[in-house]
Amino acid sequence: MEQVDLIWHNGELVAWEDAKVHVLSHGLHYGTSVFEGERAYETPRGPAIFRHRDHLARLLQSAQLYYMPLPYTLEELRTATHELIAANGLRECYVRPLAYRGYGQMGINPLDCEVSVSIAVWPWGAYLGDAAKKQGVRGKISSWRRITGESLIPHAKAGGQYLNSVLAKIESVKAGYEEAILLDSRGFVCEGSGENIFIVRDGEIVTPPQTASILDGISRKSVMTIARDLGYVVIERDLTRSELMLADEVFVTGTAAELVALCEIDDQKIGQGGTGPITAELQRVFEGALRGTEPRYADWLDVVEVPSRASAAT
Ligand code: PPE
Repeated sequence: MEQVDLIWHNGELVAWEDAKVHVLSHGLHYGTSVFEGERAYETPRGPAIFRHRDHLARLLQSAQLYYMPLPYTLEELRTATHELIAANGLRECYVRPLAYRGYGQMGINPLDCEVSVSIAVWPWGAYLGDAAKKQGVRGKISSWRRITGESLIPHAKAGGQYLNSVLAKIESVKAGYEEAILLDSRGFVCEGSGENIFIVRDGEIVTPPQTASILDGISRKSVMTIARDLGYVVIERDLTRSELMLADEVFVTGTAAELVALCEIDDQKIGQGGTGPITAELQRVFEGALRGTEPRYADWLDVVEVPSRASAAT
């Protein structure tokens, strides 16, 4: 990964190499952490974080669901992120807020371990490879099923839950694919290892509903809004594996991945292969929204208001 100067850790800006935890931290042993993934983009109004408050609200919800009291408010974390981006002189970056149960008590019960919070930012390029945006990526249906609400909390973004995505991702990469697609416990299509999934069939856009144990993706919601604004019918319903294979187009959405087509699934070409026309249109408008060139979605951008060290020096 690309290193920058500073990380925000428990209220202070510390040098990147000094942002450390104790090896007996609860979160390291039991996965008791919650996190977010956000991106800041260079926009005509300056660096801006896409749907920042929505991401932080989800962080707070994830923490609440795991009985983890956060020592900072949403607005404190928001300001800290602005300061951190500016202090590192970044114009575009990925943003990773993390809250974790720290050092103090061993054993499953986390309630006596203090909650620490960090925010890291760094430049992060194309998540699914440089060619992904144009050509799409090859996906594999995972043999691992997505976690269900019977044993974990699919709508929370918690560290331990990601072992599920990690297994699916390893399996797909070792088999020579770029991404894994997980089915839910009922065998319906759920999501990618780090993205939500959509199909296009006969001009209609379909995506699995909340009951499919998906993460309530912020990119997913944004793309649904954009698609409806463009006049498309967007339906949330269960999706079978064969519908995926027979779709005209399939694409995934996520903060890290942005909007990327699946050109093949399990070695079967989807539609004409590559990035289909509706996927390309949605990709164009979504990327415009991210980069502040679609005025209709200007409210989704949280402009970094603190003057950056880099711009102050010029
Ligand atoms: N599902 C999962 C399981 C998931 O991890 C993500 C985000 C999404 C859906 C899409 O959610 P949203 O970003 O709100 O649209 N995955 C994050 C972590 C990726 C990583 O490798 O780390 C991300 O995209 O930042």
